[in-house]
Amino acid sequence: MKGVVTKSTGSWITVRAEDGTRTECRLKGQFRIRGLRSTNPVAIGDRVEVELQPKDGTGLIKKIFERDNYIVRKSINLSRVTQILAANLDHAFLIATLARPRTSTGFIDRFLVTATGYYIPASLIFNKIDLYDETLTAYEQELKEIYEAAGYPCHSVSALRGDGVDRISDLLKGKTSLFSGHSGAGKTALINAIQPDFNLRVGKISEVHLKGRHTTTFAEMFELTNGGFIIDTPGIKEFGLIDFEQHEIPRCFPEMDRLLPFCKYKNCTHIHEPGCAVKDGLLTGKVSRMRYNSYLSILNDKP
Ligand SMILES: Nc1nc2c(ncn2[C@@H]2O[C@H](COP(=O)(O)OP(=O)(O)OP(=O)(O)O)[C@@H](O)[C@H]2O)c(=O)[nH]1
Ligand SMILES: [Mg+2]
Ligand SMILES: [Zn+2]
Repeated sequence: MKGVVTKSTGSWITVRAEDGTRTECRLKGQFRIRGLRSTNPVAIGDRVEVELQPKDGTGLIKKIFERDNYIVRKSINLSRVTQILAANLDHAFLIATLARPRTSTGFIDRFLVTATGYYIPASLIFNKIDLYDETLTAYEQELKEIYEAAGYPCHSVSALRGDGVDRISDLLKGKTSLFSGHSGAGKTALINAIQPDFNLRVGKISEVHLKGRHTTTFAEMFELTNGGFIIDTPGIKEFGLIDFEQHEIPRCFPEMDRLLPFCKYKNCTHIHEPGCAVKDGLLTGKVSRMRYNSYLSILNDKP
């Protein structure tokens, strides 16, 4: 039987067959993905081949088919070890908010660099607009202009009130999409707003720390009635970048990428070189100061 991995709790892996039936499976033997040391050999979204066990109806995963793409981040504590967030994605959405818990532009940019570096179309969803005052609404507008100009579609929603939810539902139609973001940003609440009968568990924001409580503990792929598949993921604190060389980082900022052919030096780092088109872009407004600062900060993380 062939199917797609929809959930993995470590010991058991749920596989959805094409007819929609689900089977609890185990991994056969040791799998290693070439060149990737990862905490999870099988990722949500992986296409697999399963051998059904007649005695108890469970399955054995015999083969993982080649991935079209995948998105990876560094596991927080284990420095070189990586976590594959999901595979075979059509789209990755960052659920951000300027209300509580506020998503920083540094976090947004690390997410976008990662998705772009793995060739996965990415968009931003600003949630909880019901909590925005005038200042936050204006700030959101400013950010949206920067990100849209860079090439990332932006949306404003309130999962609580329902604003903008139909538009997101339309974007998910017939595709496999990922929701990522901090704990408490409202990833699960937004999925519930799109499809209320799921009735998934959402968390309270801690009054003391104004942070989420890590309510979603395992990534899981859900099937929407509009034919889309949406992957809800546990909230993450940081988006550790891996696998990227220094010179690849500017390529993951589309507004900088467009200017690279015009730098005087081929190996320009866009920091101090004369004739740098990226630095000129700062003056003409083609590159925003905020995004450029994120670029510098990401470069600084690199050994
Ligand atoms: N005011 C307001 N609250 C919201 C909105 N969306 C979500 N919340 C609240 O934010 C809290 C966290 O929502 P969740 O959906 O559990 O957040 P999450 O991103 O799934 O968090 P984790 O599963 O921990 O990663 C809940 O108390 C929600 O009710 C919104 O649009 N407006
Ligand atoms: Mg959740
Ligand atoms: Zn340059």
